[in-house]
Formats: sequence, structure tokens, C-alpha cells
Amino acid sequence: MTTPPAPREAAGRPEMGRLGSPGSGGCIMTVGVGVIGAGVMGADHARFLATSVAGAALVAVSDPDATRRNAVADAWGVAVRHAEAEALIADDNVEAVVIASPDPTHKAYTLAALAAGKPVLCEKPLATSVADCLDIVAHETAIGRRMIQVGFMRRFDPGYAAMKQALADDRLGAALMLHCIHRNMQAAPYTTSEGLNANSAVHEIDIARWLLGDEVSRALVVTPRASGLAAIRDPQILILTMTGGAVIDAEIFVNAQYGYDVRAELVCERGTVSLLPPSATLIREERREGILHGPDWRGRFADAYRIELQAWIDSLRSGKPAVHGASAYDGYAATAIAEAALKSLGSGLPVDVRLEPRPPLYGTGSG
Ligand code: ISE
Repeated sequence: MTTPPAPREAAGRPEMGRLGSPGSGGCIMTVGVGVIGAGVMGADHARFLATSVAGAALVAVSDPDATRRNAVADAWGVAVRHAEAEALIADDNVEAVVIASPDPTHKAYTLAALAAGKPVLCEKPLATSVADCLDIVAHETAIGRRMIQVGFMRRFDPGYAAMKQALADDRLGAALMLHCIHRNMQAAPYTTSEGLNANSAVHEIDIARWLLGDEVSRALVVTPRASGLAAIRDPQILILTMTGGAVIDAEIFVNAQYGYDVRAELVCERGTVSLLPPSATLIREERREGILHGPDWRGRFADAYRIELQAWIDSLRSGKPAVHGASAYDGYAATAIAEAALKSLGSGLPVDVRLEPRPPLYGTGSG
């Protein structure tokens, strides 16, 4: 890791440098949040911040595309609009930043926000390479306090949270296996065989580390016959071995056609715990009975996104990192493991994972 320069306090707003620091709790009533990126995820984050996150005010939106920027800002009555993310970060109205712009921009905007003393919720991935993730970790470590939460929202999904709690209750005994299914209807047109890891499988990687509180020691990607409806190597099966010996198998099938479908079953010594189908109702029509699958992850994980944002805002107001929030180190670990999976996809062989030691700033244990 390189040694980054010390961050500067935000000019004219010395209190911004303290937002989220220990002892700041209690004095901050509302956190002014700026959202970078007004695409699919940015629009969703903006909606939650404007409508359902206590203690947050959506104060600014940035996107180079004026139509998108204005659509989101108009929807929530936000007057402050910037074409450039850098201008939003520098804006005195903005005390904290959500980064939901294209993946390759995450690193630069995260570092710019840190330099301005503004905490960040960065959509996954934290950065697109292991070296860039480590650079961000080094900057945050040099500051000496947690300013970054990475948007691994599944940690806040009530189903996964109950699964983690069931494991913690210890009635089930040790976790032996985690079977995961991750199906999208259709991948975005730019998705590549290699991109499946960084874009989709990375959620399974993070949930495995967080749920089991263990690190990944090996990654193997197995490729079944590819779907004729996909232009890429799809599906893929990611097999992760944890240092404690548990094994995770995750089917990643991003052109599954029928709907968005995420499942998980944790198999333990004395029983198993599974996610329920995400529906409060059963539909009967045309001689069939069942539930509806949404077209993508936004509906399935709407609660998770809302709870994640609330936990982030609460953490900024209290000065304590969100208990289940993914840290910059978690963001690095997910990218490093995805990179090992990518190597395995290329070679067909298992690849050992060797993570950099976790700096003390991030506590002990995964998740
Ligand atoms: C997408 O980018 C997400 O982050 C979704 O949560 C995931 O399920 C999907 O596969 C990704 O493409």
C-alpha cells in the first residue's frame, strides 16, 4: 500500500471534517447528502434519501447527462445540480456523498470526497482493480477513521440478516455449506463473461464472508454448457472455500430469462436456514399458482437499500460505523476474491486467495 497525502479539512466548513467522527453524535440533526450519478441506482438512492431515510436531506445531484440529472432532481425538488461530480463534492451544501456513477469513476470520486473530509457510501465495486482498492484503504487508514461504506446492500436484507442471526444463535451448529443462486433476467448488453464476477458474483463473495465471518482461501469457477440465449459464458458456478473449511457454491446465471431470483441455503451441522421466496402473496391464475419475480434487483432488495442508507446516515450522526456496513477493506477483499475467480475462469483451475492483512482500523474478522 502507498502512503497517501493527509486529507485537508473542507475550507470554510470545519465541522464537515468532523461529520461521522466519534463524538459528533447528537449535534447533527440532518445530514445533507449529494448523490453522484442519476442512472438506475443513483435515482433509487435519491428516492430513498428524499422519502424514507430519517435524518437525511437530499441536497444535490450530479450527472453529466442533463436529462437524467434534471429528472432525478425535479422528482425530489432538489435545486442544486451539477454536471461534474467534483463540483458536487466541493459544494458546501453537501456533507456526505453517495457514489452511484459508473464503476471506473468510483475510486476518483471516493478519494476526492475523502480529501474534502466528506463521508462516502460507494456503490459496489469500491474500485475496479485490487491496486485501486488498496490505494483507497491506504487513504482511509491514513485519515485514521472510517469514512467509507461500500454498498453491499444484501447485508441489510431482512432475510440474510435473519440467516446470520440463526447462525449466531448457535442452535444449528457450525456452518458447513452455503448454496447460492443468483439469476438475472437478462444481463446488460455490455456484460462480459469476465464481468460476471465483478458485477454479480461479487455479492455472493461479500455475503459469504459476512455471513460466515470467515475469509475466502480459494476460488474455483466451473462453466456448465453456456445458454444459447446468452452471448457470453453464462451460467458460471463459483465455488469458494473458506479458511474454516466451509464451501460456498454460487450459480451465477445472468440471462435466466424468467425473472430476478436470488436464493440461499445455509447448511449447518444440525439444520439449515434458507431465504424464503420474496413475496407476501401467492397468485393463482390460468391454472397456475405462484409468486411473481421482479425484472431486476431493485424490487427484491428495496428494503435492503433503504435499511442500508438508514444505517449509513445513523452512523454519520452517531460517529460510529454501521455495524453491518461493508468497509473499504471489505470492498478490497471482494474485488481481490473476484479477481481470483477471474483467473480461475481463465485457467479452469482453483486459485488461492491471499488477502493483505486487515489494518486495525477495520477491526477483526469478516463482517
Ligand atoms: C447488479 O449490478 C447488482 O448489483 C445486483 O444486485 C446484482 O444482482 C446484479 O447481478 C448486478 O448486475
